[in-house]
Amino acid sequence: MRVVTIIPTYNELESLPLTVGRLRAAVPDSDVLVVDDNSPDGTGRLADEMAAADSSIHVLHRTGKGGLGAAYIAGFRWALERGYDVLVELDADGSHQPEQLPSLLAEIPRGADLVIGSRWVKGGSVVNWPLRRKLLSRAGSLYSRIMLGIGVRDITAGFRAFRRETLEALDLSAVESVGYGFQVDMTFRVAKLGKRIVEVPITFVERELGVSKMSGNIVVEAMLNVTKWGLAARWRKLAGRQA
Ligand SMILES: Nc1nc2c(ncn2[C@@H]2O[C@H](COP(=O)(O)OP(=O)(O)O)[C@@H](O)[C@H]2O)c(=O)[nH]1
Ligand SMILES: [Mg+2]
Repeated sequence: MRVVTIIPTYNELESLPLTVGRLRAAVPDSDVLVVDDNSPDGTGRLADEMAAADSSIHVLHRTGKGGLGAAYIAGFRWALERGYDVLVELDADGSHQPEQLPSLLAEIPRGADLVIGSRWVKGGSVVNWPLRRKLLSRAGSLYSRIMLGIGVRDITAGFRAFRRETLEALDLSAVESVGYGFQVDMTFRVAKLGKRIVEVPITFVERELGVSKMSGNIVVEAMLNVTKWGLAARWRKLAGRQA
């Protein structure tokens, strides 16, 4: 099983070396692909230096900030072309603990097509979030679960492992690319294909270094999309029944 862990970065100069160091120690068999959107703080240059010192580390440079989803899609394409069997999504900021990646990877040989590191299944948790933020994330997931009719408890989660066939079956160019909408759209598309989605509990740790690139707008946009997708799916079902 050839594994690559894709780490999107935008201004993660302090966090990136810590995260990659932990990942190399925790899962030495995984290659690393940093996808940097020309970070003004020089994260891309630092990634190049890390790649020069370790042949398992690769860097994909993009010209400017194009959003998390676009960075992942570029990373997926890069990795699929190079024959990796499992493609992992991991944030640079330490929120996703590399030490927990083996528990995600273990589900692939057991038959999972997509493994989600979940904050909101039994055993999952979040460290250093105020109650308000926890409620918002859970409410967003609950609303999406009802609207989209899929059983995933942490639908915006960004710590994931995809079997390559799962990504090959999707039209990546059609996926919503902004913020949390990307994770929701990917999950919905995988579910619609009838693929097996497995959630494993993780402990998500709020970042201590650097700043978040997500905003309230991105949350609102994701929920508007969920409403649109959910209604469209219901409409298609209804139209199909009448035909
Ligand atoms: N390449 C790239 N990475 C991004 C972009 N936006 C966010 N990221 C990265 O995506 C990961 C998650 O973003 P973060 O700001 O921590 O979101 P939050 O955890 O939801 O607050 C981090 O590693 C960011 O550096 C982007 O536009 N391009
Ligand atoms: Mg973060």
